[in-house]
Amino acid sequence: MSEKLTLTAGWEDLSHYIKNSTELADVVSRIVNDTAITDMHTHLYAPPFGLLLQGIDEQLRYHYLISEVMRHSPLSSEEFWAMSNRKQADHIWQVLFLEHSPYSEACRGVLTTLEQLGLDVKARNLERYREWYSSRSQDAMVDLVFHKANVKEVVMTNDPFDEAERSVWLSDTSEAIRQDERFHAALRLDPLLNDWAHSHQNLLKWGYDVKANLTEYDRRTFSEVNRFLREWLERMNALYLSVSLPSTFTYPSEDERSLLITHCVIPTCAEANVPLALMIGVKRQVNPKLGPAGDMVGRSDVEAVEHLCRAFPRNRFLVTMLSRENQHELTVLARMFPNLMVFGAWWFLNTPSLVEEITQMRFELLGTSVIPQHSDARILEQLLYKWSHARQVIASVLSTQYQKILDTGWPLDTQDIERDAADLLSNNFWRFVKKN
Ligand code: HDL
Ligand code: ZN
Repeated sequence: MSEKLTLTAGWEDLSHYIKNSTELADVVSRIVNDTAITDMHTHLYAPPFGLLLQGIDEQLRYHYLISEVMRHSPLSSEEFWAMSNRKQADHIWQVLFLEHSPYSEACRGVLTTLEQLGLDVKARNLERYREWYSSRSQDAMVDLVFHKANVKEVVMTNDPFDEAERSVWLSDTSEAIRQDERFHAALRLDPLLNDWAHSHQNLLKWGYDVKANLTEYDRRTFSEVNRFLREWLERMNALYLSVSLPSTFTYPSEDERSLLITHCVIPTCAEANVPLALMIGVKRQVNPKLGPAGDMVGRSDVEAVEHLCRAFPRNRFLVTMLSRENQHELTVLARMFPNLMVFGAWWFLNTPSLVEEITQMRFELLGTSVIPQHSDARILEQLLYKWSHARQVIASVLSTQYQKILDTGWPLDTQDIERDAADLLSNNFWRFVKKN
């Protein structure tokens, strides 16, 4: 065991080695909290888009809470969706917060956000919270939330097939978007790769000479899709290409998605030297009545990732999988391929118990070469709770790992911890994105 030295007060004095476990957790927690975050996957938008969701009603209407309220609510899904957004928020507040204790992760998130913004959580007064928000502009809230959450930048999810977003990128507003260094773009490919039947019609409408029925010999179609991808990569100055994939995803296969990945996405990523982010394991619209809350998880085929990493060693893959059962295989696979960077405890895995389990396993098998979390925030203020909750778990698991090496007599310095925290919360992402 390491010698039990009483350390001097104040962590600043720890400019030498940390030898006492009782101080360790505090120092690690403070450093993790003080480390500015690069949030590498969110659904937030830079304010000029006019698409950024914000405020207490949007927090209450987060689709995670909609699936939870429908488990208690006397209303049918049709009756719920027929209500105004404000009435939906009232109903969720009444049922999930006043009629039942809000200790689910998504409910607790709303409370953490209120507390971090300095509102009176004890009051349980939705109207008072609404008043507080109404007196603040969106730009002021962006500054406040990024500062309080200690998030230096976020990566958006940018879909060129989404008309509301596409029109903004094609307007003069896009310049203002590119100038806000807190918001980076990621080019999202779900319509292209998961719905070729419809998206090829859009491509034709936009002037790309593509065919409906794809075969591996359709050179013209592939070159046109590549032109589309290059143009949008440049327009967005996107950091990576991304796609969410069903739990049934296999690669290689004979389907259109596989052909587009092989002949378009992979070569475009290699040429542009950007990673491809694969988010695998979604069963979309298992219950369509729940709308965005109706998507589910399915166990997936890790071999698809293995084939991609081996077949394309010049490409880099950011991968997260939605099923808890896939996590160990994916983590071990990352030991096989340096061009694979595992990231995040995604969606249904973003609960403290599962984040702890997955992060501990990853730290034990991958050391510091992992991106432990992204927020997936859809509403601005969620950055506050998602990162507060994530930092608590990451700091706790880090302390556990540090203590184990301290116990061997390994000296640990605060600069070591600062370096590791910066890697885990920002630098691992940037090094992987910018690798030349
Ligand atoms: O496909 C995705 O990027 C997912 O994150 C979905 O948007 C999902 O609805 C979500 O918000 N998960 O947190
Ligand atoms: Zn997402």
